[in-house]
Amino acid sequence: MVLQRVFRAVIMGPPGSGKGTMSARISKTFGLKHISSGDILRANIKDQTELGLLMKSSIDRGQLVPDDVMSRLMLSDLRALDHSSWLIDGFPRTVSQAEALDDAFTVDTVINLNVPFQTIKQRLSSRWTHLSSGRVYNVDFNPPKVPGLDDVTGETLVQREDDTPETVTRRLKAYQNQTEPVLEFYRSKGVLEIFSGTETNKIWPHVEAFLRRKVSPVEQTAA
Ligand code: G5P
Ligand code: MG
Repeated sequence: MVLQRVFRAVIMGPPGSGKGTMSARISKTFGLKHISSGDILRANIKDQTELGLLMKSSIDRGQLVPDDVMSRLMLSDLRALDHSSWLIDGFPRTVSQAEALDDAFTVDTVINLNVPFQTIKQRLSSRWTHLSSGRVYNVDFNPPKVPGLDDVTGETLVQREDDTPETVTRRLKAYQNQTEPVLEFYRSKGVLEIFSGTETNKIWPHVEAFLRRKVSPVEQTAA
């Protein structure tokens, strides 16, 4: 029997590896609260907050925003969750961010999606996003029921400004240079679990089986 307690996880992987798609499945199946750093930043840009206005140009250029800004933003959101179980997507993205998170919380597991860069480049050119919820679609993989509209709200979907081929290349470089060292940080702590593949539907059963050994699915808890 899996004991029910606070469970804290991080999902990592290059841009477009399916972190958002996989997080939606994990949070639905296991009841973990999904916190996406990119979604939080995009919501700030959409609402034209001071932070959003300051960070927009870096994000649109495919550069990481400064560590101190990001760590402060994420840690204050996580502290507000108190004793909830969560899954963070997109943070930490540098060793400095990983150290800041480690100082504040114990992370139980880190899921890394290892997807080839070639696969990613094709996916991102056909991604459509519902900005306020972070729901993502893909014209080939999971199209919306009505083209161009979000399934839940019926609102218009947009293409992210950082999904142009040149910016995707820059984001992949940032990932290699700044984020890959974070994998080593978590490997040395013994919490890193790597899932490799080119299709989310094929990776998901492995992720689900792995998590079932650590946390109870919500259906079972409710029964
Ligand atoms: P984000 O928002 O964290 P990225 O670049 O890490 O952005 P992204 O692009 O959101 O990651 P993802 O979440 O890994 O990708 O992937 P996804 O959206 O689920 O899937 C991508 C597409 O593929 C979708 O269209 C999906 O439908 C489709 N898809 C999924 N699976 C399959 C499949 O099996 N087959 C097919 N054909 N399609 C599939 O960060 C954005 C920016 O914010 C800043 C940075 O500037 C960053 O560039 N930022 C930070 N800066 C500093 N520190 C941090 N911690 C930061 N966090 C964000
Ligand atoms: Mg995402």
